[in-house]
Amino acid sequence: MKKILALILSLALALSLAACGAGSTTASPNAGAASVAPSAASDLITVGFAQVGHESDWRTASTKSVQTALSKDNGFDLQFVDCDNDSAAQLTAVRNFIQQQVDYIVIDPIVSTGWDTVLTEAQDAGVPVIVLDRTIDDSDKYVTWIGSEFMNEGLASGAWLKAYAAAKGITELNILVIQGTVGSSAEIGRTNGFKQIADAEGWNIVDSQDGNFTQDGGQKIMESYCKSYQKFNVVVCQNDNEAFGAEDAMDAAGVSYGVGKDVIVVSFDACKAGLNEVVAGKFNADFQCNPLQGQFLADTIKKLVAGETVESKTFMAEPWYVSEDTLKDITYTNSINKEVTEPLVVTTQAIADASY
Ligand code: GYE
Repeated sequence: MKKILALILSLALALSLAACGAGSTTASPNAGAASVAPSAASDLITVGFAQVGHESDWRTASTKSVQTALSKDNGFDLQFVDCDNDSAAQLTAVRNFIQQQVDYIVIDPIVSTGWDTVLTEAQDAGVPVIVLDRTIDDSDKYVTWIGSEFMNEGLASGAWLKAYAAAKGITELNILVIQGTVGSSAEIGRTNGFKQIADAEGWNIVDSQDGNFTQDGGQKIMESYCKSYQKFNVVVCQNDNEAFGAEDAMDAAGVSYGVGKDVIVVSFDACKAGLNEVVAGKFNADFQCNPLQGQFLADTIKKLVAGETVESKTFMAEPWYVSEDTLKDITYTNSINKEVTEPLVVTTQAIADASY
């Protein structure tokens, strides 16, 4: 597609965004949209996608979702780079896309800072950037963002733990946290959201370390926690893969966990394998993060190509899954300071089977 068109469109979009202020919308994960087939191969929209890596089930589903939605049949020529959780490699990938003058660059930023220079380079070269999933927090030189409100995931997990402990008569909480990649917005939001409630409730966060969103990372940290600490009754894992590793470590150390056991397990993502653990009563709760963003991304790019305006932010809709029928819902003050009451979904095998 002609570069000049993309430049005009990105300018038009920037102006319309400036006029409208920061709009946002919530994307329903099931709302797919038909896409228009290109009239000729040269009409393909070239998109460079700098993906985080392949660290988790969430990531695998994200990659598949983008590759499926941005297929040739749907009018895209996708260049995919797996950055293997290496921020320097991700900057290089983005610079290569700029050099190739792709029509659009999509970035899922490994960490949330260090972006302004390269985004300025993209802007100067007239290549519009779309941010997917994790956020960029130190530059606004991108067109739009599609992803999850990680702070609300963290707040919801804290609100659930508060209500669950009260319902079970548990008065003392000694909590171990296995963080996701430190400095990623997914980690920052989940950590801060949970901590806000932990601090207000006076819970004891015994330790909090980086498991890098991997099963191996979760296992190693939990092994060292089991050696170092005798007294803990909650493990918060910031994704399912870390929680699988934590399970292995607790099994090896003879620590019992899950419904009715010594340690409450809280997880995030709610991938299929994670929800299987919720059904089995081994995870007490799993806060969904929805990776099926590909179709929203495709629709957004097509709107931009057509000269339409898009929202500056699109949030994925995400349910909260639990193992037991103890609580119906949770109420908490969310990231925009609004009190919300949200349902808790008691997880069935059919729900787990239908997950990503
Ligand atoms: O929770 C984790 C993945 O950025 C939301 O990254 C994503 C996180 C997800 O590795 O499993």
